[in-house]
Amino acid sequence: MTTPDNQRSDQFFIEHQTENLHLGFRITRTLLSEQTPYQKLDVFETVEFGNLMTLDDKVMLTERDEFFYHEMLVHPAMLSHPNPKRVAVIGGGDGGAVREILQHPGVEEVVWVEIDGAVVEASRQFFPSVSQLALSDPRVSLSVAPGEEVLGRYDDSFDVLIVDSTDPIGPAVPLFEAPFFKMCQKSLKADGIYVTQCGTPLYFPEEIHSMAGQLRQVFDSVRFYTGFIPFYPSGLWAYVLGAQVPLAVETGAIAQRYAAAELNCRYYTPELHQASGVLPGFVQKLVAG
Ligand code: AG3
Repeated sequence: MTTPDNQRSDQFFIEHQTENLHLGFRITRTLLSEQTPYQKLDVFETVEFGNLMTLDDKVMLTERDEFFYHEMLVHPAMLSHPNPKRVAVIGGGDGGAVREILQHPGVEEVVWVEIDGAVVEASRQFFPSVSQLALSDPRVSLSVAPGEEVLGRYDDSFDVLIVDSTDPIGPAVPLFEAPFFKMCQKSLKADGIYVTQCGTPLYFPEEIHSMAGQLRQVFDSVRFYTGFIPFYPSGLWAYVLGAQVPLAVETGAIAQRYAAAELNCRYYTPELHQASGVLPGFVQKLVAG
């Protein structure tokens, strides 16, 4: 895209993805910049990718590419389950994961727990296409609280539990460790499915390796998969499903559920659902049992 002259500002938001690699977005203005009780929250208007939200100077989403992430976080878990009705989301304050869950007509209730109300508010204001549905659908109940506080009250309750957090380094680390995995497992029904994003295998190999071991202590089936995300570090992103039931489902069954739900995704397809579980060699080694 060529930038009109009146938008050719010299201002950039730059994420320091590693000490040695930075990703920069040309921005036209800063729409919001605040220190919440939990983190630094910024929203920028970019020239090319719509509005951009960052937390602690890390890219969370842009309007242009958020579907890559939200569809791949939500639909593999939702379609691996034969009939998810009661779903929980931990994090995902922007509402993108909840929006994708609500596309499934069988869903009756979404229990959504986000620690930082400022993120929800920023999304309401600056990312309506992401937040609107989540904030208006009567099936959703939102609590602004730490995930573990609310989740601890549930036992044998959810068909699907989705954790949409920040990176597996820094403040979210407890969400990637065995005590929290156990709590997730306990909150799920016997055939319930857990899923979380787990960062990039290229820059966070130790975190992903250690998670794999801890998840296997808690869940009988663990299935890692990857997807491409243009603006997250390295572009190669990992997710993981956990359950006490087998997680391999035939493509035919997935395709049938996809058609029955009348989903209309832009990134996710039933074929990609299967293909995403075929891991690059170095990732296979990282997560091997
Ligand atoms: N959750 C995962 C963001 C991780 C991005 N990491 C980074 N840029 N270093 C995003 C929330 C979207 N609902």
